[in-house]
Amino acid sequence: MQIINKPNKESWSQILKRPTQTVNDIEDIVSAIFNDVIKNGDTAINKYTTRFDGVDLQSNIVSEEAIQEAIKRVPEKLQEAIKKAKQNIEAFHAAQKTSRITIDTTNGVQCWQEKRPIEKVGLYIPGGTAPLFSTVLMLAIPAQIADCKEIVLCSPPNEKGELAPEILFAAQLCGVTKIFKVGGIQAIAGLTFGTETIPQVYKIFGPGNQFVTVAKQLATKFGVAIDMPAGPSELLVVADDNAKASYIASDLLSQAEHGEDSQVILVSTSKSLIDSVSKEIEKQIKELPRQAIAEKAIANSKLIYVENDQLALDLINEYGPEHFIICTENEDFYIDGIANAGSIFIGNYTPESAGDYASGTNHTLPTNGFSKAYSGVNLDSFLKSMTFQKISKEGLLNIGETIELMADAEGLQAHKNAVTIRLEDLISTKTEI
Ligand code: HSO
Ligand code: ZN
Repeated sequence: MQIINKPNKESWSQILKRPTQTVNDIEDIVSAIFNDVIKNGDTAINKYTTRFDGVDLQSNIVSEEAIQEAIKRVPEKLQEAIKKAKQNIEAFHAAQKTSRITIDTTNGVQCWQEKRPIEKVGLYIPGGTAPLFSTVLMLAIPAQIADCKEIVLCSPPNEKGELAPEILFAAQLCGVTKIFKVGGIQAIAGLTFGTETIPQVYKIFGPGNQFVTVAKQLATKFGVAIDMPAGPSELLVVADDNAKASYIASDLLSQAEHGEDSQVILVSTSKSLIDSVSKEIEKQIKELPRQAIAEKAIANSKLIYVENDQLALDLINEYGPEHFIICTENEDFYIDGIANAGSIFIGNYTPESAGDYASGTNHTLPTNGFSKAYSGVNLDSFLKSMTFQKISKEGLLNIGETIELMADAEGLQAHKNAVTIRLEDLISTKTEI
């Protein structure tokens, strides 16, 4: 792992570069599959499932019997753990509900705003070596609390043509309404356009590989919203002598094991901590079943020594990590000063894994510096704000002239008329107000 000593500000952007992603050449493949799905629906979807997932499925839909069968295969203890995590995630997301706000901006002009659910949402759950069923909880729980009517889940089938039983268990536990064995670009195309079996949705959520990410971006060109542009996992830890090196190393490795392109960074004002974390990583990595993946990620990662807390904070805000762990004596300095980070973990006993699974916060978070402008998934991601207004006769008398003057100045006579025609009536008939 690379140790960087007192980097000067000019070198920060170079040091903090994420592993590069090549997107351009993928776009053509994505467009071709989208066009095929528009024309040929499920026939096209099945063709790509055979090509990319190596299975020829009779049907994309996961039946109720298959779900019940799968549930029996999830060990009871794990079922209990998933239910406990669900309770915490539910508590945190239900608390995010807001109520309608109403205000009379002027006498007789009542405006209000309230949130209503996005009616149809699609949740994408990647397959791969370890299907991350925890993401089902993170997406389906807020969707259910928001009261989304149609919650459609897509995930690629394994070589036996099945989904992991844990995915099915979590999906039925959290109110998913339909489950499809479809992955990759073809899943995003199915959710974007709808097919004979897959419903078209208004917003697509969830992580995925580069193909899925580009497909989600293309979906937006067809009017489908997405949660955020996703990228490889990241963790930045700031720590000083208050921290325990073995804990910090375990946190860094917890993100490094996600993928070869994950990035983990330690920023510290303590040289001795940096040395001991480096040694701990070497020791702990050897014991990991996913050592090969973690090693590649660690090769991209950095231990950065800075002279003081202010420099550390500036550097962290420039990077904008997905996850940010604070293990320092003066934690409030970082808590108050952090401007850009997806989710923040404080103190020696708050491993990032807690937020990944069970503490209650969401783990679908902005990566790649997007924390500068994007929020992680939360209840509002499944809602939209709608505004309402009701103007009384008195209200229109109060703001009518303002509207007329502004419309006139913009050269929009019809806008002005919509007010004038009413005002004239009100004034000429001396209507009671
Ligand atoms: N840390 C991941 C989420 C996850 N971790 C799922 C374990 N399972 C998001 O960056
Ligand atoms: Zn994780």
